[in-house]
Amino acid sequence: MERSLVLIKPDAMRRGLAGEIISRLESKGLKIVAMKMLRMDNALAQRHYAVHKNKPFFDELVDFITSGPIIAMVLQGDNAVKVIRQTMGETDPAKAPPGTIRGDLGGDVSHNLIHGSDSLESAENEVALFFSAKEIFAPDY
Ligand code: IDP
Ligand code: MG
Repeated sequence: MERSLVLIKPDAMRRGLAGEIISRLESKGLKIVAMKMLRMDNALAQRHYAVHKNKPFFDELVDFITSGPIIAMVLQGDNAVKVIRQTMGETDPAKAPPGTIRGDLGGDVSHNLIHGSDSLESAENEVALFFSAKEIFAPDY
């Protein structure tokens, strides 16, 4: 079983899509083992998106992700990283196929509703940025 970090981004919160997104992920059999609503500050955003530091869109990305409250979750399940990425769809909603969160619920490349860790290694690092060990439940509740 894997654990991965999901963020419901400020655009999804503003559009009232948090429930729909959570529902789609739970329906895939992923278990919520940690969850909180928070507004990321600049320091957390810089750390979370550190791999994108040199990208032309980095400042815009940090401004957007800190622009309002988000929901952070840890989801656990078989192949959680891959299952979440498939359920999200491609980064650009215009390229994400129907049936995926980004493909069905739209937005644009800068406002694409959801973050999901892209590997087991980033999942471990990202989960630790948002949650302490005691905030994460065992999945057999
Ligand atoms: P991912 O969220 O699908 O893993 P990444 O390539 O890791 O996509 O990029 C992180 C985030 O940066 C994206 O979700 C999106 O919000 C933003 N982003 C990526 N590419 C662009 C771009 O070309 N313009 C503006 N924002 C972008
Ligand atoms: Mg990514």
